[in-house]
Amino acid sequence: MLARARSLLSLAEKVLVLTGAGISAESGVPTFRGPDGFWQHYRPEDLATPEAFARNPRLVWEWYAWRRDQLATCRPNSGHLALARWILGRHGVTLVTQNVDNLHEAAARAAAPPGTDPALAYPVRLHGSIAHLQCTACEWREERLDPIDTTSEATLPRCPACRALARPGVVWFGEMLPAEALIEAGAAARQADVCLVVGTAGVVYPAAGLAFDAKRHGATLIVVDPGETGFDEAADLKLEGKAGVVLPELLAGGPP
Ligand code: BV8
Ligand code: ZN
Repeated sequence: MLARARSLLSLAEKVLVLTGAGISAESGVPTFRGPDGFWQHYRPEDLATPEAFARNPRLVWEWYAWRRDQLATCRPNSGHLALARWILGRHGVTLVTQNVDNLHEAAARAAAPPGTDPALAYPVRLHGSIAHLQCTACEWREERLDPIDTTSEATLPRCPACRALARPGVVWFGEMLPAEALIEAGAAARQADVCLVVGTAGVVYPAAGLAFDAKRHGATLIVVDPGETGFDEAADLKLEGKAGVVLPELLAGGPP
């Protein structure tokens, strides 16, 4: 299986890589639907929706502030790094992620040899970035790494341009994905010879739909995941295992 997957990937002109929370699990970032997943303690509709934020901005900011603090101590794992090295070492790969943890970007910066632009291995971010804040009223959006003061509504972050309440720069349930991200990801799905899906349950749309689009347009579908996913039926190859173990073997031919 591994040898077959390796040769399919090396022969592929165009590759779409779609990742989800599972690729960051070994970095210590809880997944959404796993046993210790975020959603075990909270319901998505309680926290990751515009209605929830309008109803109780402090509660939603408390959850994101906790996730931002937690991410400050997380590092890219061997799966992120093997993927970044592989992308930087060839052409024709589009990395698309549902994750908002910026660990693919950190891996690209760590893996890029001097003189190589790490941005070549940056992902298309379908669901935004937890490091970014955006305004609830105007177009302002910026990366802001300083801690969020959730003591009271009065201390929550505000837009520097119009003073309206600022919110996490992520896509919530019921919200449209960034148009340019969807266009780029959709084009990559239609042109892919191989679609490599890593660490996503395939529950959230339209992200999960990209893998099925790729398959419909003739791509071979390879899934890397230790568990069951919504892609398993359609997968041509399923590599059961953790991203941090499988990706170094699959992409670099070496041990993790
Ligand atoms: C939209 C950012 C339309 C925020 C996220 C019914 C009712 C209401 C809505 C819907 C509905 N049916 C469909 C919808 C649409 C909805 C949706 O798909 N809901 C699902 C729950 C059914 N989608 C939306 O709302 C999207 N917008 O559709 O807009 C629209 C149309 C017109 C006009 C207006 C709007 C927006 C979706 C984006 C939501 N935001 N994140 C935040 O992070 O706080 S989604 C969130 O889930 C994360 O981004 C996460 O990445 C994503 C998907 O989860 P996964 O990545 O798959 O993670 P999960 O835990 O589920 O799985 C982990 C996997 O890893 C598992 O398979 C596990 O086995 C594996 N794993 C574990 N360890 C490892 C591993 N793999 C490898 N190695 C390991 N070590
Ligand atoms: Zn504003």
